[in-house]
Amino acid sequence: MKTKIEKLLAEVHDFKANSKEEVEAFRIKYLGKKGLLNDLFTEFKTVNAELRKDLGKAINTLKNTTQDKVSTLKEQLEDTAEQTGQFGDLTRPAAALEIGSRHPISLVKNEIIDIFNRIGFTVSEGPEIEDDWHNFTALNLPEHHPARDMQDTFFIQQNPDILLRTHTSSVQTRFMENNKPPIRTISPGRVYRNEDISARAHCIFHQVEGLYIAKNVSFADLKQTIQYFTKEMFGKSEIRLRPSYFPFTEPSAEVDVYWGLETETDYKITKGTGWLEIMGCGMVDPNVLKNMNIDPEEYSGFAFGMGVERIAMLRYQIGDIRMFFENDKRFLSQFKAAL
Ligand code: 2NL
Repeated sequence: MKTKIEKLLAEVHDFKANSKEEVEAFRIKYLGKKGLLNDLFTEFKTVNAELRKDLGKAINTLKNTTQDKVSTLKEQLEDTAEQTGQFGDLTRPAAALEIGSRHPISLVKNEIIDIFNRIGFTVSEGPEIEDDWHNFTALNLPEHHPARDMQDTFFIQQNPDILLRTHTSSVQTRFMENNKPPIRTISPGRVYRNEDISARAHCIFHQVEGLYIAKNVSFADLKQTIQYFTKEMFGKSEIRLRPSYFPFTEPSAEVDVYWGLETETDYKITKGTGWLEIMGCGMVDPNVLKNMNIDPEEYSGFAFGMGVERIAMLRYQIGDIRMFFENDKRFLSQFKAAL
C-alpha cells in the first residue's frame, strides 16, 4: 500500500493541465466520491495497527498535496485566461491613438488674435444671424445705398431685416453700442455672401476685423499697426496703401505687402509685381461714429478687415479656397505639426 501511495504522490506532483476541464477531471479522479483517495481510505480501514500511523500520515499528505495542486492549477489557468483569453494579450502594446489636428483656419485665426492681443486688442464676438441695422445701416450703408450691391446677402425666410452677416463689422457696431471709447477690439468670425464658389471665393468664409477708437487716432497709427501685423504674420514689413473705397471708412485704403519675387510661385501669386493685397482699411467714417453716439469731434478711429482664408492660403501655400471646406483628412492631417 505504501508504494501505491508513493506512486500516486509522484503522479500528482508531475501532473500538468492545459484547461480547467483537465483539472476538474484530475480532481474527480483523485478527490471525487469514487476517487482514488476514497479507495485508499477504505483500504486503510483494513490495515493493522502497526502500519496505521505511518500509512495514515502518507494518505493525508497525498490528500493535501492533491488539494493544493488542484487549487494552484485552477489559479494559474485563470491568470492565463485573463492574459490570452477573451481580451487577448493584456501585456501587448496599446493600439496607436489617432490624434486630431487644428483646422488651418483656426490656426491662422488664433495667430492673428495673438498678434493683436500683444498690442492691447481684445476679442469680441457676436451673432451670425444679424439685423439690417448692425450689418448695414449703422455702417453708413442705408437702404438703397449702391454699395449694398457690393455684397450679395443671404436673408432669413425672405425677411429683409434678418440676414446672415456679410462681415464681422456687425460685431463691432454692437461693441460700440455697449462700450465707450477708448475701444480696441478685433472680431474674428464666420461670414456669408451669396457668391458663386470658385478656387478664390466661397459663400462662407472667415474674417478678422479690427477697430480702434480713441482721441487723436491718426492714419499714421493705422499704418504702423498694419505694418506691425504684416511683420509678425509674414515676416515682411514693406507695405503700401492704395486709395480705395469702403462705405464705412474715409479715407479708405487697400493694403499691399511686398512679398518679393524670389520664386516662381512669387511671380505667379503677385502677377509679376512682387506686391500682394492682404486687407482693406481706413479711418472710421464720422457718420458711423455718429450712428453709434460717439462724437466725431472728440474721437477718431481706424478700422481694418481681412479674410482669414486668404491669409491662410498665403501662409501655407494653398491654391484653392475650397480645400478649407471639404474636410478631407489627407489635407487636414498636414497641419498636425503646426502650432
Ligand atoms: C476688407 C475690408 C474693412 C472695415 C473693414 C469697419 C468696421 C467698423 C467701422 C469701420 Cl465698425 N470699418 N471695418 C473697414 C475697412 C475695411 O474690410 O477687405 N475685408 C475683407
